[in-house]
Amino acid sequence: MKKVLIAAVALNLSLALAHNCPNDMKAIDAKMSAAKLSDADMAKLKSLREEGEKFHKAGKHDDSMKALGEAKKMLGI
Ligand SMILES: [Cu+2]
Repeated sequence: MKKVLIAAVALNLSLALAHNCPNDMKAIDAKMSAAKLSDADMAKLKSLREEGEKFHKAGKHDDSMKALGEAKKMLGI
């Protein structure tokens, strides 16, 4: 039982560390200038990008990844 518990804790830890917000932000920044989006979509994209960074800095990486994921979807990445 103890082994299972340790494995579960280790898995949780690796999931927490696996968040990839900075790389997502970099990917978004790289694609953003070349993106052909309407003004409204571009504004939405920028706010998602900012939200992602804000959440990331606040330690809310799940929320960050969600916002950045939306932004990536808009860019087709
Ligand atoms: Cu993060």
